Amino acid sequence: IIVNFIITAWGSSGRLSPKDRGGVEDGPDRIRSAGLVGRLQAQGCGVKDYGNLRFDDVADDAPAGRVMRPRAVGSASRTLAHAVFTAKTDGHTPVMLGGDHSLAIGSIHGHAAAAGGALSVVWVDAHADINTPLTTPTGNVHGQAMSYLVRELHSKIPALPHFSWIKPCVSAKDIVYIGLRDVDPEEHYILKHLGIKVFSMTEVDGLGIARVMEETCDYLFSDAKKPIHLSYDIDAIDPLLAPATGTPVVGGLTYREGIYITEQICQTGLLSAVDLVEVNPKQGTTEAQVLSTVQIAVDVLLGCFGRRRGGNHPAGYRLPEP
Ligand code: EXY
Ligand code: MN
Ligand code: MN
Ligand code: MN
Repeated sequence: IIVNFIITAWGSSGRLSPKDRGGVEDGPDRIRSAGLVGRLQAQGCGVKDYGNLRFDDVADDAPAGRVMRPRAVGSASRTLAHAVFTAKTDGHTPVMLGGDHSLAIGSIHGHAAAAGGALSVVWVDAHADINTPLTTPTGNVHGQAMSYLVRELHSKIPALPHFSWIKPCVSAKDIVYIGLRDVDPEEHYILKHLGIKVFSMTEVDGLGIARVMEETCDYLFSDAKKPIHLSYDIDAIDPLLAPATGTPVVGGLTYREGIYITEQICQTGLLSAVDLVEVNPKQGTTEAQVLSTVQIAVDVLLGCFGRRRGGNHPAGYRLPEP
């Protein structure tokens, strides 16, 4: 099931640098054009493409404090939360193609509502995206998504227009970050203060990705086994490989590390929803850069749904008789 979500949380704002303007809304169609649906089907997955969600334009969406376009993001997130809730209650594993990482607000909210009990969140990203509306240095909601969802931060979140439906639904102990390398001081304080499990690029370098994933699974399963929400920002991958993204940061995951994460999450049997966000074709300077980024995004999703680099075969396969 593909619930495809597109939002430019800050694309049309004249306050941002030209580099920040738009393009991320084209990510999902490029990922489709690279054959995502057919390749998932070829590896045995039943797939339904829900198409792109459409959102009403919001006129007069003035910033609320520092937060940019709160009404558009708040109401679009609500639409997405309903779509994810429906997909989950119908028994599917939704894939949300972004678009901006602000989509995690709606996707995780809808997933948590359908799951009833607690969720685990594995957040693969160069960034922690856990600024509150009061700590955000930019006002961009893609850098704040997690703050609206974490129970322990609830008292630090001011009221915002069109955000009042959002109830925190994830506990700090149920979150694992992988790939961080650009964390604001205020975000670092939050991560430390709440004791959130983080495997930054320092831990990836020190432990190796195999140990990181072993520890991730041990950590998440030390409690009851909960459904996993994987929120995968393509900027976790090194920008030499995946440059077509809005906030690239040097020193990221290799292709092999990025795919290994998905193989291990798939192996748990608990993967329950996936976001793949921040592919921005307009940020590639050549077509080759865009294609490289899009192909990695596709491979990330194939890995989530069973592709193994050592090969696969259908369960009922038999060799032809001579
Ligand atoms: N920490 C910065 C902010 O809050 O604006 C940058 C966030 C970039 C977020 C990208 C999507 O992962
Ligand atoms: Mn973004
Ligand atoms: Mn992100
Ligand atoms: Mn990021």
